[in-house]
Amino acid sequence: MARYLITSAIPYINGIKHLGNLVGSQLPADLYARYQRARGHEVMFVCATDEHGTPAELAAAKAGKPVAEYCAEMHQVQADIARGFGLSFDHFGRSSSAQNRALTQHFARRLGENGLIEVVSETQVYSVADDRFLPDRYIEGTCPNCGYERARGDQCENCTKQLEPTDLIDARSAISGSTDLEMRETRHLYLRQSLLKDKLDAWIDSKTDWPVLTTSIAKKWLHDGDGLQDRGITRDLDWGVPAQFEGAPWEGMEGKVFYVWFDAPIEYIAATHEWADSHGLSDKDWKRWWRTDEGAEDVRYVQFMGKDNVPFHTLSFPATIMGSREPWKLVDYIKSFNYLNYDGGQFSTSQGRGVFMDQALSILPADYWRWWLLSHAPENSDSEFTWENFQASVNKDLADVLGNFVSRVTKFCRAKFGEAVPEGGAWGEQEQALIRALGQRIRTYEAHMDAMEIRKASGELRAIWVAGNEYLQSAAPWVAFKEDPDRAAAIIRLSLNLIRLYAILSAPFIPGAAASMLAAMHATDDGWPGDVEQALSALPAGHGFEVPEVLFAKITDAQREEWQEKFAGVRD
Ligand code: B3M
Ligand code: ZN
Repeated sequence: MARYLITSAIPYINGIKHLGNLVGSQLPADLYARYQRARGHEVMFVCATDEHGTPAELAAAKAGKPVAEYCAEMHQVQADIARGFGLSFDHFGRSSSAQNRALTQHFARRLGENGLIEVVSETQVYSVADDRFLPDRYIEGTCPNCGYERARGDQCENCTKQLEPTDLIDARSAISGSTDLEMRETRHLYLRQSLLKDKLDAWIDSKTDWPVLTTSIAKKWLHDGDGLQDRGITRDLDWGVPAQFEGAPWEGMEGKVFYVWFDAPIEYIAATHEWADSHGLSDKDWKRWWRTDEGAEDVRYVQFMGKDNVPFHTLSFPATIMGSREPWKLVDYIKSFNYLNYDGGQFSTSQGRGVFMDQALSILPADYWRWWLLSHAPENSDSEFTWENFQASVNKDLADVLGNFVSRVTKFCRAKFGEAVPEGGAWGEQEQALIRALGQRIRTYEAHMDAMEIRKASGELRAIWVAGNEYLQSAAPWVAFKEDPDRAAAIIRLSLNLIRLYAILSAPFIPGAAASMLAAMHATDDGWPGDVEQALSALPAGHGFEVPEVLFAKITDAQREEWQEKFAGVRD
């Protein structure tokens, strides 16, 4: 049994996420966590809400609520929706937790003691109209790198470049829109990550098995232009982890907090600490996932995220870990994603464009979405959601192939043999051929899942479903039944067992339907299949079952048109 630590990028607290956010981190992370658990491994899967910084403050102001209250409410909203999508976090934490505050200050202190933080006196953008400094998202303007006109003060979401507010062209206040901005002197902490450049470079070079998308982004920011820059890690904000604290190796940071991207990845560790605390466990229990001197040496740590988050996970967060000179676990593999587009444009939270997680669940169960999103995951390039494509895949893969198989087999058995696995007959060449084919396909499926090749894995799973349908079609128990009922019984016995096997293999993708299939088969053993022949004998003759409700209803043209219309505009 191996141990897997799995983290999904932690979604900003500012509102409900859209399907593009979901497929870029939380959903594939869940797929992998469910799969590794099913393989019998020990898994720690954590996520959280990212509650600090300007995204939280701006959203709270818009909602007219104190930021702490806004965050508490939105955390609950996001947790409920995550549950609705079947996201199987071991813990869904909050970056505003006491655990994260303590760990963030701990890392900052260590970095300071190791000479990796310096106090820099600098000029910052100050809005006269708003009577405050404008960090990060409080300022908008044109990206100096790509020309995108709605770049934010900390990062351009179009080209992923990390920015300073002063880099923006034609800058304006995001609060008031005012362009009456001036430069004022203020003091901030800087993380001297340039001192760690060679170490980071060598570390990235050692990750030869990482997706090119991940390493190319890391290399780009390590080497392009002036190379890796030192970064300001404090902000003139009220909400966040205070930068002045007891034992801090600096002075004068009163009234400032750490930059949201400094404390957000530390929340991965803190969420595991929160998990231990909420289960009445000890420090040892979370540290065995994170401290290589306390048992984490044999943990495989995998992160999931969209491409815009890659620079922070390949450079800034590792710089924090390395710079602490303490034995914290560094990530072993980063699975990153391109963007999912929506019907000819981009999904956009700020513009309310696309389908958001709560809306998706209000029209169809989670499995429909999980299947489409995962089987179209934007792995090698951006991909696009269209209602036509969604309708076609759901109807074909889920309703016609998987759902139809389950329905035909169970209904035929009930009509001809009753609601128990029939006895009689023996498996012949056709069954042996199917077993051989499935044996190969299942091993291929496992290989793709282990490698986090999500589209390939979904394709293999679909092929496994298709193989059962083709077998059923050519074995034709409804024909055999007339001449040789024993032969029909043997075919149906295998097919009922196939339903159980499909449930187990499909559960990481479509956990809801898989649970219904297992329940209908009265299956208590849901162990991952080793030997296929054995797995197809798990439900013996006489074992009772029931015909499940329709697993997947087809999406009609009328529904598709209605939803197309409904989600064409922008959400208010
Ligand atoms: N909250 C950005 C995002 O939601 C940011 C990720 C933090 S991961 C530590 O895309
Ligand atoms: Zn840009």
